[in-house]
Amino acid sequence: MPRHVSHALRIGRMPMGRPQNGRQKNQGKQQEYSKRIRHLAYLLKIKSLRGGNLVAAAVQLRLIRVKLIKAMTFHLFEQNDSSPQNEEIAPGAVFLHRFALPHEAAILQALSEITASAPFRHMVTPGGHQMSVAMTNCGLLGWISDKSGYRYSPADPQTGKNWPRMPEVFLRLATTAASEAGFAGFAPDACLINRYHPGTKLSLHQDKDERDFSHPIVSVSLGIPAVFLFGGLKRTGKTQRLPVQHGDVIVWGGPARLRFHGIMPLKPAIHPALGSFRVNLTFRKAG
Ligand code: MD3
Ligand code: FE
Repeated sequence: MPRHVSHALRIGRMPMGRPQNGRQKNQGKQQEYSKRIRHLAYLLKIKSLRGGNLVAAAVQLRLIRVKLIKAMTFHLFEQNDSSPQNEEIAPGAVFLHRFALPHEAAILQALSEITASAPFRHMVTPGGHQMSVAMTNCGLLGWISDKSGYRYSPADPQTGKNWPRMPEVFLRLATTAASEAGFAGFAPDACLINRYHPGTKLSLHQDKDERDFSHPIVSVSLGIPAVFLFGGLKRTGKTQRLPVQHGDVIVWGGPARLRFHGIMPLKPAIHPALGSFRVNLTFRKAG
């Protein structure tokens, strides 16, 4: 193979059929490219490339690429980070990010009044196991569990008194969230209050103790974060994982109403308002 051809193949730039002065032409081009690269390095502030360190330059370029993509998609991050967005996570299930936050103080005040007269307790399952989630209720009906089963009761079995009234702020929160999600006219008569600490979990289950499944369930997450497990209509099969944080509200209705769900074991964390606890409110029309 003639020398000028093998050279052209090796550097892979020179058009075939114009072998004359190939080497010279190439040197000229290489110089031109070097100049352009130095200029780009100058514009992009890639010092290492000006210094000839290609590996460091490649790393720097990657970082620039990441920054560029972030800058170009900033409007997306901005929406996700700060402004609460309503999002249908599955047919019938609507995630209202941080929806409860504006009412945080009133909710926490109401919560402490409820737990003063109906303290959290660990109920026993029909199978005889004590639940790791501590529970209490407010509203006309409260969910209870004991050896004879799960059911709703107007009275707290621990005191014999009716459950505390549902506070106005709870009712307003639940009904506005429901109508935001497309369930106008939701009138909850029960609010189950679950308390978790790190390590606590809630196994996959369906909520079937209510009279009429056409009403949605509204859940409000408070305190340290958790991961919801969201399955299908059968216990087996794929489950979706859904991180939830303080103030998040999710409305579960329509085709989502009878889906299996649970809570992954909580990770240790501290929340400024609730310490090392997570509290979840679920609003239902039970009776
Ligand atoms: C999905 N509580 O009390 S609320 C429960 O965080 C319960 O304390 C959990 O499951 C908690 O029964 C999860 C989220 C939730 C509530 C009801 C649902 C998800 C649901 C009903 C149908 C599908
Ligand atoms: Fe449930």
